[in-house]
Amino acid sequence: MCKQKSCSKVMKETNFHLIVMSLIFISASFPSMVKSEDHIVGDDEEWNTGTNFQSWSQKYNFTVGDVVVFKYVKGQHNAYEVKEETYRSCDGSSGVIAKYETGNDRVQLNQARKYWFICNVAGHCLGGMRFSIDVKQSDANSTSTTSPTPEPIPPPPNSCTRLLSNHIWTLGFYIFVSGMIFSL
Ligand SMILES: [Cu+2]
Repeated sequence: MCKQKSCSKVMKETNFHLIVMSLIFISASFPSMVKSEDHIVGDDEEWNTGTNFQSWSQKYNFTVGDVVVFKYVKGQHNAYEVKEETYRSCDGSSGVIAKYETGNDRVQLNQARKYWFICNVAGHCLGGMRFSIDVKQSDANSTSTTSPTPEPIPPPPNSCTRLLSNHIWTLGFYIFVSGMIFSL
């Protein structure tokens, strides 16, 4: 019953579409894979006195997964993640969430919320070494909660069902990729 020619034609078309869709899918998903960013606090000025860090922090958008990096000479500064009250008072005797003191401190922003940072060396916080950032959920995370409806795929001809079932994973991936394309 199975006409081998038509079967192999179907398979060729399926594989062709799979390759094209895969390439589109890979190129479309690449930017979101590299979306996590490192932010050097103070940019070239780094974590030092004499820089206005609140204006530095307002230049950037921070999303979940990003990293802020505090670079400074060890012992001259430190970086404390603190509560809002402590950020406002610059009194590091309470309200400290985490302390970083290595001189090359990488702090990953794992939650969508406000973060406050100060330097707890005497006078530095009041002198400007403090900032707040509002970390947002990334776009990739927020869109993945709505699952796109894939385009309906016409059922394969009966004679080819068995052959195609050997490649069911291929079709599954094809449906998934189609969904991704049409959701763009
Ligand atoms: Cu300092």
